[in-house]
Amino acid sequence: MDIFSSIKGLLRPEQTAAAGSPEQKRHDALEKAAALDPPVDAAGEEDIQKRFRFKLGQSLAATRARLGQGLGSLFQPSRSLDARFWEELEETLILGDVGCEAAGLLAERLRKRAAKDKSCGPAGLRALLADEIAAVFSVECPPRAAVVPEVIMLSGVNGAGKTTTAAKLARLYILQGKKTLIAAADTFRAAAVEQLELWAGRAGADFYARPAGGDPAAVAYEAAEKAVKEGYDLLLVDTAGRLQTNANLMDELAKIRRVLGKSLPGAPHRSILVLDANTGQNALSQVKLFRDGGGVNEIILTKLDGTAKGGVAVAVTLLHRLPVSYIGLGEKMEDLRPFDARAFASALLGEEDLKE
Ligand SMILES: Nc1nc2c(ncn2[C@@H]2O[C@H](COP(=O)(O)OP(=O)(O)O)[C@@H](O)[C@H]2O)c(=O)[nH]1
Ligand SMILES: [Mg+2]
Repeated sequence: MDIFSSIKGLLRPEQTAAAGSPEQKRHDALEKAAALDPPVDAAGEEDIQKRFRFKLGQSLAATRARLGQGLGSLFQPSRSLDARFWEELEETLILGDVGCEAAGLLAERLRKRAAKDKSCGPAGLRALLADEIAAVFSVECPPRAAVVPEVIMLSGVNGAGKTTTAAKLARLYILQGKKTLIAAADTFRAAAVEQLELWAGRAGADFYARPAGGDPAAVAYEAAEKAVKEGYDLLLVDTAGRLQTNANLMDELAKIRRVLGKSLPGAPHRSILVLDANTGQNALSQVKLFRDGGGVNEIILTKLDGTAKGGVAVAVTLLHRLPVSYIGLGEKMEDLRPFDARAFASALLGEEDLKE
């Protein structure tokens, strides 16, 4: 059954409950989502998965081309696994934006595995490398208690994709039946509030803002109050883009967090750093500074389509031990997808693995 049939199935009249009840709210949220009915979700789940893998493969084509050229010649059966081989492997990984430290660690792990398994020639190493890369991504997420409303805060530098990602995330949660509110805590530019309102509308989420120039922390506080009072399941807080080196703006982020915590214990429950994959190795310093400046417990990597720097996902996860929860593969609403470590590793390394 496709997603929309299932949603419509959930909208049977006998399920309609008393106005204001949680069932009614869930029903309203689902009805809104179903009314939007984007053609992409009209396909079966299997088709969606297939299409997504294909899109992931396409999106990582530039990164793969960079990595693949080197790996292709390295993983020839005629190569012997000597010191030069391991050096070249490390260099190739660095060129693929995996980062020096991560490349060194991966090459070392692979060397050890190859030493143990003598039958594994260069050709077999490709699969082992995919394994190791997928293993890097298996970061344990700390268990989260189910809280309502759950508060998700998005931060990141200008243009990383926070606003559009907030709406895309809202869309995914609305499809799960969550009543969702998006708050515009980016109050620096009136245009930013308008952009978010437009995207929230497209996603079918409710929207909370104050007149431009308002205090972002006040917006966050009021939105949290509204979320509690009106029985929202989820509150997404979009913040202004900031340079991680700007201390005032980082302080403001900390203030938003404090204020959210005061209105709702434990909020924000998820602090997501949105990273543009094009920034390559600079993403590492962004993670460090945003982490120091107020805490980050999750990463969303955007714009993996059309960049050759997709390998940075490996560096970020390996060095910071933060989970990548979603990845952005384009500008459309449906282009934000849950991160799948195995599919990502396969797409990074080559098409044969994509057919697995
Ligand atoms: N190609 C591509 N573009 C994206 C992706 N995510 C966001 N964008 C675009 O990046 C631009 C900046 O996004 P925005 O959400 O306004 O960034 P913000 O400044 O961090 O809020 C917009 O044009 C988005 O459509 C993605 O995954 N792929
Ligand atoms: Mg924005």
